[in-house]
Amino acid sequence: MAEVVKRDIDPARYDKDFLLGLYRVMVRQRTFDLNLIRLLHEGKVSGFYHSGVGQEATGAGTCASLRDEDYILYDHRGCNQMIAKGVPLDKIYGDFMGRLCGTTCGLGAGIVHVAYPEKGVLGQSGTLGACFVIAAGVGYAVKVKKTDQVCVCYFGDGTAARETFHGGMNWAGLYNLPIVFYCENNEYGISTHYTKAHALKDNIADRADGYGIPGYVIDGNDVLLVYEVAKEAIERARSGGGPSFIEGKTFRHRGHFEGDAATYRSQALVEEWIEKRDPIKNYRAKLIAAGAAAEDDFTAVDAVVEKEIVDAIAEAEASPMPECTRIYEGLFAEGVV
Ligand SMILES: Cc1ncc(C[n+]2csc(CCOP(=O)(O)OP(=O)(O)O)c2C)c(N)n1
Repeated sequence: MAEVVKRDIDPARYDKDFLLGLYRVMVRQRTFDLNLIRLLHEGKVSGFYHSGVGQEATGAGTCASLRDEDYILYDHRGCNQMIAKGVPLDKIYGDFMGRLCGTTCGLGAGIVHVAYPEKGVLGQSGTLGACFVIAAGVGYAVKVKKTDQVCVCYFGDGTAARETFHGGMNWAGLYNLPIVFYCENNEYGISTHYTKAHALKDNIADRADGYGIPGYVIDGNDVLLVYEVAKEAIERARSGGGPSFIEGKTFRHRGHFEGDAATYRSQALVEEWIEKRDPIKNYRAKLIAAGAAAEDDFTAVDAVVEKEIVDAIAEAEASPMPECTRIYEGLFAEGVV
C-alpha cells in the first residue's frame, strides 16, 4: 500500500524568499491561465483549453527541486508545470496564438505542442498515457548516459487507467529508472469519477507496489507538502535510488475544457474545493498565521506578476505569424516515388 503522508509543515523552517518564491510561481500560473481564458473568449486564441486553475501546487511544489537539465513530461492541463519549470510566458502565449515567438516557432496548436528543451520540457503526446512509456525511455536514456538527471512525468487519474501505465511503470521499476510519476488526482477524467475507472477504489498510488515502486498519497493542494515529498523522491532518483509514485489529491476549479458546463459534479463539491481547499489562498493564510510573510509581501508579488503577464501577452501579440512555408520546416519524411 502507498504511504499516506500527512505533515503539518511549519513555514518558519524555510526562508522567506523561498516561501514567497513558491507563492510567486503559483500566482504566475493562475494569472497566466485566467488571462489565457480571457484571450480565448476574445477570439485571440483558438482551440481547446484545459484550465489548471486549482492545481497550481503540483508544478510549483515539484519543479522547485528540479534543475534546468532535468526533464518534465507535462500533462494536457499542465501550463502550471511548464511555467514552474521556467518556459518563458511569452513563448507559451505565442504557441497558443500561433506566433513565431512560440516554442514551435509559429506552428502553434496550444498546450500539447509546447516543447522547450532548454529547460528540459519535452512536449506532450496528444494521446494520453503515452507519457508513461516516453518517461521510461527518457529514464533509460539517462541511465545509459550515466548523468544524474531526473524525469518527472505528470498525468491525471483518468490517464492512469490506460494500459500504457503498466508498460511504463514496469520498465521504470525493473531498471530502477530516475523517474518521479506524479498523478494529479482531480477526481474526474472528463465526466467519469476515478472510482468508476479503476479496479482499486482508494488510492491510485497503491498500484505502484506491484512494480516495486514506493507510492505516496498527499494533499496535492498543500504546496509545501508537495515540495517536501517531491524533493525526497527527486533526490532519491538523482542518487540512483530509482522511481517513485506520488498521487496528489487535487481538484480543477473549472470544467474539463473551457465551455464544459461540468454538470457531473455537484455545486457543493466545487464550492468546497474553491472556498476551503484553494492552494493559493490557503498557502497565503498559512504563511500569515505563522508570521512568515505579511499581506504587503503578497501584494507586492501580485503586482510584479500582473506586469509580467501584461508584458508577455504584449510580446506575443507583437510577434508575427509565420509564413506558409513554415509547415515544411523540420519535416523528416521523404516522398516515396
Ligand atoms: C488515449 C486518449 N484517449 C482519450 C483522449 C481524450 N481526453 C483528453 S483529456 C481526457 C481526460 C483525462 O482525464 P485525466 O487523466 O483524469 O486528466 P484531467 O483532465 O482530469 O486533468 C480525455 C479522455 C486522449 N487525449 N487520449
